Amino acid sequence: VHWTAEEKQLIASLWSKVNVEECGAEALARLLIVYPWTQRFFASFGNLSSPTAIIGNPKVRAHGKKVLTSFGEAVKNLDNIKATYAKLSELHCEKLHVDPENFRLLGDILIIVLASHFARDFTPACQFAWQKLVSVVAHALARKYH
Ligand code: HNI
Repeated sequence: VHWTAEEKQLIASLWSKVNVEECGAEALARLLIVYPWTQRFFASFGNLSSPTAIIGNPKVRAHGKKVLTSFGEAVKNLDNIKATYAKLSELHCEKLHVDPENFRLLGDILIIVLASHFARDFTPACQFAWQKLVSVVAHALARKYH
């Protein structure tokens, strides 16, 4: 993948405003609410019985933060995303058996979270750069599937 200087700048400047704990928790909670079948990967997380329960669930919050923190590695390593996620791709494939379609769903959810938090910054050009990024991350995570 090639990143233009403008794309890099749009990604970095939006990312610098992101509260990873807050946006990470919201993104994972929305994934579990909007696409309820994703809950089956998180059976050990306790009460996921309603949107309120999911949003208030401390394990969802903590894991959302972990996932978005890891997403931040892509932001810092835009030219090396495949290698950055090689290990995590193995983990999600071989150990967790997460269907890679879910990476795409989470990417789209993240776009919605960012757009709602940073409406004014989230111009079409900014969205373009972020859609490209979530797509490259989803590809990298799906790479070790066979
Ligand atoms: Ni994901 C664990 C990163 C998408 C299900 N995931 C992790 C960990 C990281 C991580 C980091 C912790 C690894 C460790 O313990 O060593 N996950 C990411 C990233 C994305 C992603 C960067 C996409 C951007 N994961 C998803 C999706 C699902 C998912 C879409 C399922 C719908 N992940 C899991 C599960 C675990 C997990 C399940 C283990 C959770 C646990 O602790 O039990």
